Formats: sequence, structure tokens, C-alpha cells
Amino acid sequence: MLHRVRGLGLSVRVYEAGDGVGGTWYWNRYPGARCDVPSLEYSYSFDPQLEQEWEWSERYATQPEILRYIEHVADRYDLRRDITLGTRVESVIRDDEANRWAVTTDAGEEVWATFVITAAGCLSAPKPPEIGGLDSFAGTLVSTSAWPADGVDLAGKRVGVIGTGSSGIQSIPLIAEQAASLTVFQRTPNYSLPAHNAPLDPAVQRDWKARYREHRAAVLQARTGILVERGTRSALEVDPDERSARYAQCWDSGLFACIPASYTDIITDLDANETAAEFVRGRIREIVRDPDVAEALTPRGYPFGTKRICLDTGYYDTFNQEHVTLVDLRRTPLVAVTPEGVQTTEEEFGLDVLVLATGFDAVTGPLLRMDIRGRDGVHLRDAWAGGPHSYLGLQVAGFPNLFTITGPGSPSVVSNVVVSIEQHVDWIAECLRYLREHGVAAIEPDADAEAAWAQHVHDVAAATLYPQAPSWFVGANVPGKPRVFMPYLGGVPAYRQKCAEVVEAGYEGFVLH
Ligand code: N01
Repeated sequence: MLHRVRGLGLSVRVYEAGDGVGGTWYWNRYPGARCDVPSLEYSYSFDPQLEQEWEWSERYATQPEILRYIEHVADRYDLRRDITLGTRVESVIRDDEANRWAVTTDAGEEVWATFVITAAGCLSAPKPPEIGGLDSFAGTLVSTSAWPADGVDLAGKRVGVIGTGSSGIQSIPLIAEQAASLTVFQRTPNYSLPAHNAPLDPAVQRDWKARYREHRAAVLQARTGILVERGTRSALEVDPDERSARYAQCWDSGLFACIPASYTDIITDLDANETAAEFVRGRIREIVRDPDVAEALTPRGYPFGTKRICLDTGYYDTFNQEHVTLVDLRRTPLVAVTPEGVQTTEEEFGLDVLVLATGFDAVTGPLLRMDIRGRDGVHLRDAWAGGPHSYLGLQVAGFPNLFTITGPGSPSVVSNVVVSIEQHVDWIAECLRYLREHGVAAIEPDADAEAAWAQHVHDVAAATLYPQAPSWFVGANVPGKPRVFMPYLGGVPAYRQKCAEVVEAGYEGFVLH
């Protein structure tokens, strides 16, 4: 965004809370942190030269490699001189008469801006863990989402992990390699598939580089912005053996989007979904030797794929190791953290290190932890008291000239987020250019257009099984958060088309003052 805004000849300043660039990939340095979208697709497409010069070493890049890539981009485009690091934005307050925003930071700075663009991410506000006694813990307490840059010494330690989402599932096998003992506190089992990560075949990388434009074009036609073969039949109309063979192929593919895409109705029909869910459950039973542990790890009660599917390296197999214990918190709930460790209703587990992998206040959290006030002093928090509403996930009525990259109501977290970020950046940059060329002072959504889009986002989600899971997609992981399905499930191609049509129709649904 900074690069594009500079290209428009506007003056721009970026504020970043971290002491370095990278966002998610700056903070989440836990062992095993890596992407689960193939590196060649999870990368910028805006400059063919950049594509050619960067070499990815693995199919799924690790956190350090992605961070190096982002740092490379920051240096290559000389971005750092306009980025203020180590500085958190505290408030963004509109002065409507002057048509500008006052932005204040925790460094005590106040700047004025005609346009404010949030690029605060969807999974950057850690969720309060809602666990009593954390402060009393005498050992080392760490969080996957703020893992110390110089690492944590786990060798010979009794380590506990709370949380079995993507972060927990990625880190648990690596923590088990180092720790003397590992106790995993699991509340809800997740569906996890093997990543089958490997060094990137140089021939594959060469091929991609030779035909990158073609590959990028194909990515934009993919529903999730990730290349995957899409089936054309119902899971219920094929022979069970053929279906299992297809799921097995997907299991071996290392693509988390493969099973959901294998038949047309995995995500819309409970019976079709159950065939996929049961396949994964069968694999868990095959891998985990102790039947009780296998059963405790088996996800039930919510459809496959309606919580973010995890990709792992040796996750289920980790529970076959002698020094690894699974504690099923549904059977023996967590009572509190104590100075010595974790107390459940049945037992106290002594620990030296406790790892929180307890997730995020997703999508809206990063925006609402800033004090954003629009026209007439209306707080974004109040405007969204019943849940977020936004036109295309790009702008909110009553907040003129405020743009939200990957805002609620856009594909964001249910897509290859780099694809979605780039599309928002392009759309916003083009909008700024248009406003300037046409002498428009301010843009904001028409409230009716915004309400209609919010209804559409809801309707598309309601036609799927997604709302049946108590996921962070609907805010269910944060007590008291309104239950609204936040990302747009209509797919990347349809969403891009809608955004383009709005522009072609002279910013239809927006009010230009
Ligand atoms: O967070 P999560 P995450 N007591 O919310 C448990 C992306 N990501 O950081 O389900 C006990 O998924 C909670 O249990 P429950 C990806 O989009 C991507 O792992 O609420 N347990 C759950 O098990 C992902 O979906 C990558 O019952 C508590 C866990 O903590 C998203 O980030 C890697 C608890 C939280 O899981 C978030 O993933 C990592 C409590 N009080 C993340 N509170 C890749 O690219 C919470 N839990 C691979």
C-alpha cells in the first residue's frame, strides 16, 4: 500500500506496532510456524521482477523465510524511510469540518491525514485467554502469537500447551522434540491434514517463474485464491470406494483446500460433509495407537472444514510418544493456572513452561482495539455493537476516507490472504487516484448499500455449513462477541468482479462528496 500510495505522489506515513516489518510473520515465531498456502502462491504478484529474483526454499515456507521475504520487499522498494516502527496507533478521530483524521500514537505523536488506511491484519489481536491464575504461574509463560525473538529454552523442561488450533498443532510436534515432557490441554479437537512439506523442487520453481503470469491468472480464478482441483459432482452420488480414493489423494496432496473442493457439496450438505469428516477421523484412528487418545483427538459435533482446517507435520503421531500427554478439557475442565502448573478438575500438572496457543479476537479485534471515531464522534465500537457491517469490507458508512484492508465482509481469511490484500491495495489506490482526478473530497458507503452487502455476506454464509461451527469466523471464541459470520464466502473471482463493477458504475453504493 505504501508503495502504491507513493506512486500516486501522495505523502504517506506507516505506523507499525512491531519493532520490525512483517506483521503476522514478525510476531508468530513459535517453533514450527510456517505458511499453509504454497510459497509460490503466497507471495506478491505486483512486480514480475520481484517474482523472478526471490527463491523459495520449501513448498510451505517457514516463518523466518517469509519474514526475510517481507524484509527484502521493504528494502527493495525503499519502504523503511516512511515506516515508523515500534509505534502503536491509539486513536483515529475524524474532524468532519476539516475533512481530515487525527491519528494519535502511543509515542504521543499526533498527525493529520486526509485518508487513513488500516492494514492491521485479521489475526493480530490476541484473544484474552480467559484462564484464571495466569499471573501466579512461577515458570515461563509464553504465547505463540508473541514468541520471543531469541527463542525459549525448552530442552529438558516440562512444557504445557493450551490450545489446539493451527498454532498449537504446528508447534506441538516441535515442542515435543525438545521438551522432557509435553502436556497438551485440548478443549476442542480440530481436523488436521498432513502438510507433506518438502524442499521446493527447482524444476517446479523454474516452471513457475517461466509462466508466472499464467499461474497468477489461474489463482485469480480459484475460489479461495489457492490452486486446487475442483470437483463437479456431489459426494453422495459417487461410489464410496471412489470417494475414499479421492479423499486419500487429497490427504496425500498436502493441500488443505483439496477435500473441501473435491465435491460440490462438502461445505453445503451435512451428509456429504460427514463422508469427509469420517475419512479424516479414520486416519486419526490409524495413526494414534492408544484408542482412548485417538478418540479424544477426534473432532465431532461440527462439520469438517467449518473451522479453519489445520495442516500439520506429524501432529497426530506426536501423541504416540511416551513423554506426550493429552488432557481432554471437555472431560476434565481446566480450573486454573497455579504457581506450579495447570489444575484441572482431576489433577494438577506440574510445568516449567506454559505455552498459550489460545487464538485471536479475529477480524474486528485489530480495528476495535484502536479508538476509531467517525462523523459526529461515533465510535466504530458502537457502530459495530451488533456485529461488523462494512461495504465490501473496504469502507464503513459514517467513516469517510477510512479504508480497511481485508475488512469484514471481504474474502480475507477464507482466501489466500496475499491475493486478497493485493486486490484491496489496488482497489484503494485506484480509488484515491479517482478522487483526486475528479476533485472529490471524501468517499464513504451509502448506508443502504452497506446493509445490502452485509445481508449478502450473511446469506452466502447461511447457505453453507460454516455457521454451524463455534469458530472464530463467527466470533464464537471471544465471550460476548456478536455472532456474525465475518469473512465473505462468495469466492475470490465473484468478489473481485463485484468490486470492479462497483468502480465501473462510478463507485456505485458509495457517496462521493
Ligand atoms: O487460534 P485458534 P490459532 N481454555 O483460535 C483454545 C491462522 N493461522 O492461533 O476451540 C482452553 O484456531 C481453543 O479451544 P476452543 C489460521 O487461520 C495460520 O491456533 O475454543 N482452550 C483452540 O483450540 C488459524 O485458524 C497458520 O475450544 C482454549 C485454541 O485455543 C488462525 O490463525 C498458523 C481457551 C485456539 O485456536 C488462528 O489459529 C497459525 C481456554 N480458555 C495460525 N481459549 C498457518 O498459516 C482458547 N482455547 C499454518
